[in-house]
Amino acid sequence: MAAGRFITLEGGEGAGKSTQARRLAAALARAGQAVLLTREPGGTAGAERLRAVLLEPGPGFVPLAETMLHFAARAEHVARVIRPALAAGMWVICDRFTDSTRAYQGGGQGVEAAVLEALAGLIGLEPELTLLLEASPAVAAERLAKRAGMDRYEALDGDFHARVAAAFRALAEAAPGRIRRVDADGPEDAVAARIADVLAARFAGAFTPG
Ligand code: T5A
Repeated sequence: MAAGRFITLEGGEGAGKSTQARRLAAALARAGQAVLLTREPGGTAGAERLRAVLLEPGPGFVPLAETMLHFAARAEHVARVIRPALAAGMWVICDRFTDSTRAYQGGGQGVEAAVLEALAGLIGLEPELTLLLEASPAVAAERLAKRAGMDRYEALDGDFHARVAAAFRALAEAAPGRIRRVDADGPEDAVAARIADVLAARFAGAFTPG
């Protein structure tokens, strides 16, 4: 069976990734593709338990421990869900993946790139395409205000989130073939149309926007 496609959505808090991940998965399904929509941290029962531990408000973990917990959840997710789906020829749409660890634990918390890349190497899987959703801070704050409560990362200060955003930009500059920056300001339909353009250009014939 043909190998599937692995696409991730990344970005800071309130960029609208989850909304666009759902819309992209639905558009691909309408176009006749077999699609798996999943997320990190999470995606398996065990990884969802780690997600709850990672996101609960409070002091959290030292950066290295936090990094290893994210990669532990990822190892579980990749082995049990993502690789089997790709082997079955599915399109896997994943809301966050290793670039989030690079940006949050690397850029935000100061974990060395060598450590992150050693752990990423153990996972041994990178997306074929990453959509980096970039919303201006005011727009992101407005979207976050619509939701009840804050997880531990959302509660971190503006400097932390500025370092995360800068790290995402640096990742995109270093891997322009894989990571495509998408303007995430504006209405949902407008952002979905920008994503559709990227997909249509990259995967001609497999994707019909709608
Ligand atoms: N993390 C994660 C790490 O530190 N390291 C890692 O390795 C990984 C994998 C959890 C946290 O974990 C951290 C990063 C995160 O802080 P998460 O659950 O994906 O990850 O956390 P969030 O980024 O907070 O994801 P959310 O799903 O909560 O937010 P999104 O995806 O940015 O936004 P979304 O789509 O849920 O939208 C938020 C609100 O805005 C509205 C939506 O309807 C919703 O109400 N909205 C729009 N409104 C107007 N116009 C648009 N275009 C809109 N798009 C969405």
